[in-house]
Amino acid sequence: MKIEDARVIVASPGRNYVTLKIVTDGGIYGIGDATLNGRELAVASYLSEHVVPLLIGREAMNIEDTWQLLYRSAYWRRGPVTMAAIAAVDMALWDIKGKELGTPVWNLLGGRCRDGLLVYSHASGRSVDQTIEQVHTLIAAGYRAVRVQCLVPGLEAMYGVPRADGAGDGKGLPFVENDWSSQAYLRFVPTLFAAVRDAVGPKPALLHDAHHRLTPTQAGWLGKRLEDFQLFWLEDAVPAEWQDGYKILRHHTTTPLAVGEVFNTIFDCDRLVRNGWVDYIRAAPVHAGGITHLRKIADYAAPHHVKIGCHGAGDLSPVTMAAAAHFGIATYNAAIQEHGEHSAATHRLFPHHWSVTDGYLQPGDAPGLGVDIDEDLAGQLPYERAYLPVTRLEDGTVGDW
Ligand code: EZ4
Ligand code: CO
Repeated sequence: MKIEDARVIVASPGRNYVTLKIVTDGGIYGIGDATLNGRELAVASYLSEHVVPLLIGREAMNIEDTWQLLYRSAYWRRGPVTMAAIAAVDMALWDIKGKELGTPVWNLLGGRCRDGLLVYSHASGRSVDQTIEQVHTLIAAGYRAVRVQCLVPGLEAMYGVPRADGAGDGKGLPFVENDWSSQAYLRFVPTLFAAVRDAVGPKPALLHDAHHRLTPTQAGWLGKRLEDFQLFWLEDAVPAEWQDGYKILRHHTTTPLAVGEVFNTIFDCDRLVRNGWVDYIRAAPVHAGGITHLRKIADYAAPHHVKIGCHGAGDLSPVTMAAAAHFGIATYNAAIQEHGEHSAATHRLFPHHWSVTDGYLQPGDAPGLGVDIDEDLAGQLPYERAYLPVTRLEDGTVGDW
């Protein structure tokens, strides 16, 4: 079965998604997600200019060979653009293989090893009361795990929390600049978790994302103070370019640590995993080279007691959610999956068989990945330039987003 055509579809049902559709000579097609939030057209161009010409005429069933070819032949390995492009090809080829064999991708990955993949959703209030209300609403809707974010008193806007006008992240044109104070944040977060734990009791899993804004010692201070509230994890406490930051943090707290939504390859995870500095890797199928490479990261992490909890915010498309669902139901050390909101238009654009029931993600039983794209609808939803916001510290210095 040869690849006959491959096309890149960019559409914005409220936010931009880049999708690759690979069509074979027998008519079977597969789709893959290539969305890199805020830098979408770089991947679209990498795919259409440099990858698609290599795909035409190739054997569609040889996924590993195509993965290695795209990774090694570029010479310029790794990086978010390259790896998102490879990821899209990889997902589309798994989709094709499943359809050709008439079986869901999870079956090709070894079959189910759990009943459902635990998901977490987001409670994001502008006040503690509003945040607690949202946690209660999510628990009532069946969620067993909730990421808790709340606007820090004194700040106007903050990652993961709706702006005063109701808009979410990634809507700034050209981009919004928000004030940030790590001091105010650190003072506030332990009081937030004391209030939330008090309100919901010991059972629900609570998570928190520090979004790469702390130094190792600041993060250690916070992790220590959160220990009594037994978080499921503290995410992205410090940026991971310098992995020894996690060595310092690890020795200051027993709060479980998660990192890696910006990771692209196994090399980003290597020292963190090998030294046991983190508990969870957050790499997602779309940003870490697809199902094929994520499986290798998971297998590397498993004997080190490190589990996988994939990034799944709303800027990761329903195609990635499908890939994550098939991966997670069949991978022993997949622990949890983030489940961000998708707009109604996004669900219409990407009809899918995956579902969230009773707090668990189910991949469904459709052959392949069980997700599609409505190309006519995509044609009516043109790309809209958008950037993630940035932060400014009290003295005007650019901060981390
Ligand atoms: O800021 O997906 O855990 N989720 C997150 C996200 C990220 C965006 C970046 O594109 O941190 O909200
Ligand atoms: Co995050």
